[in-house]
Amino acid sequence: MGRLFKEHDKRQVVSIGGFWRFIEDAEGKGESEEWFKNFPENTEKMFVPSCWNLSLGKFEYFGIAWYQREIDITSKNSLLEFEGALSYAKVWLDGEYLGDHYGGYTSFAFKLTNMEIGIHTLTVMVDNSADDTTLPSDVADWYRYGGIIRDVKLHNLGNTYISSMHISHELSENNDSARVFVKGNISSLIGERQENITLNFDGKEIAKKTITLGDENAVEFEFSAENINLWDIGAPNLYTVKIATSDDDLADRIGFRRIETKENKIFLNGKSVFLKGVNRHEDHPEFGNAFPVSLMQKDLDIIRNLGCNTIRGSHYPNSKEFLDLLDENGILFWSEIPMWGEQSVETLEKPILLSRALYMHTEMVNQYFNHPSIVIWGMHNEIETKEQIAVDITEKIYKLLKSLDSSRLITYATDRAEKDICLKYCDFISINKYFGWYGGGTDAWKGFFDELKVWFKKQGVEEKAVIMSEFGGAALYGNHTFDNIKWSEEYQANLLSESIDAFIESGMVCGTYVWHFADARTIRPVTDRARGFNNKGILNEYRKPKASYFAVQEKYQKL
Ligand code: ADA
Repeated sequence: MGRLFKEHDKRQVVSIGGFWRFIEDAEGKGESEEWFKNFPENTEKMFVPSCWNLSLGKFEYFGIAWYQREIDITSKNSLLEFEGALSYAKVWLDGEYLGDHYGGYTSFAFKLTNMEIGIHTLTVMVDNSADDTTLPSDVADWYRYGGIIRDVKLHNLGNTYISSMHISHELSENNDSARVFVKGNISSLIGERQENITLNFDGKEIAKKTITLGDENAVEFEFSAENINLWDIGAPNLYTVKIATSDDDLADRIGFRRIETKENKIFLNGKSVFLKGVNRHEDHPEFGNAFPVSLMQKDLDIIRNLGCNTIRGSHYPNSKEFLDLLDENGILFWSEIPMWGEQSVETLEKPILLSRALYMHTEMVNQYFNHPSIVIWGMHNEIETKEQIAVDITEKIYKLLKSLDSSRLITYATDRAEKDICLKYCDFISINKYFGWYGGGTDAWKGFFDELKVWFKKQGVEEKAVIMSEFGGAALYGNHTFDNIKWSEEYQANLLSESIDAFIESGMVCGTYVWHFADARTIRPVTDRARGFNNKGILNEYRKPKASYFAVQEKYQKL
């Protein structure tokens, strides 16, 4: 698959998914034995895209695995694109090293120039092992699938190559027009040459520039879009922007909207909005993170039916197809990197952790910048924000994100808000708290909010908007009871209803993301997570509703 609209008219793109040769490398000897030159004989087949753990016998295989296949290169210049490989990948073509990529949920590509037309051999090493400094770490509460989880593509390039397009806008005061800024990265693949670059907006050519192209050129356009319709919740007005050279082109879709926060509230297009949301793992028991598009649409329909206007992509960048669907359906999205807590202070102090985080944020923002549905960047989740090291990390990430994108809101999810010393470095405060499940009953919410008011004042953040980024409890699907006892559907439904009531009553909360949409497989021990799943879904893993789905629906539809 790939984007849900046509990105290219001139460029031909072919998927090289399907069955690849596959072999596990538990001892990690493939590199020293140069498997990229001599691939072992006794291989299996693995489908791309997929998570290898869901093939029979590989459920608990974590570590290194190798993939290989022949590819048919039909043009002298091309681009080899991987839309996602969990979590670290190294790539060779005909035994020659092309490069590596860290981070399992974003795409990466290699430019191939002056290639011989014909069959070539592509070898990929994928490593999903983890420790305390990897993102995600070895204790994160979801399943650590491995594999080439998204499509692999070969783009045929001619003499020029448009590698990216960044589109930003500034709305006029009355929201009916906008200044639009388009920045394309374009290179010539055959040495310096003159090129006409055209810009199309909403199906019409609106500008042209003649440029001497070299290895890498930033080409900028600026124009006014008049009489526009805003992109809004349930009003997904999208506009296509396209840049083109004589033999390449790149299109993307944008929406005009403004997200802001002031005086304890969040505003979309000038109107105060209550965020009615769920946290969602892009995971399904049969497919893992290689999530099929048909099921994405179903998830979205279920979520819309619930009365939601937003989703948190907990806890990693979601696939491009899902973001396209959100753009097309007018649903707000919170996108984050897999920096999930429980690291010790000593681990947080290791420079590699921060450098990975900064790198992954940069990639996420650059790749997803144009999506109107994304209104929130999430910096991290439940890290040790009572300690100075977290202040340093949060400040650095916050400043980086602001420099990359000043048009969206930035936050992080804290599970220690009442003692958190990082709150200065976020645009609004997002709280994870599980009264009714971990410690205290739902009657504890009131006292908690009173305590927060005092702490926020002390921290000088009392004007910031506050949302509940996680709350909930577990229920086993089909487990019913007359008594209000834990793990029953009734208990979970009551917990969520009472919590949402308490949030509204507090007068402090302007958004709620239920933890979570559907039960999702986890790496945590079964003694901690029954069945090997995080069972706090309001649907089970096959998307069958629990009683809590209807309880939340009743609340959300009234809000
Ligand atoms: C945390 C975490 C979630 C999940 C949840 C839970 O808040 O952010 O990923 O692990 O706790 O179920 O306990």
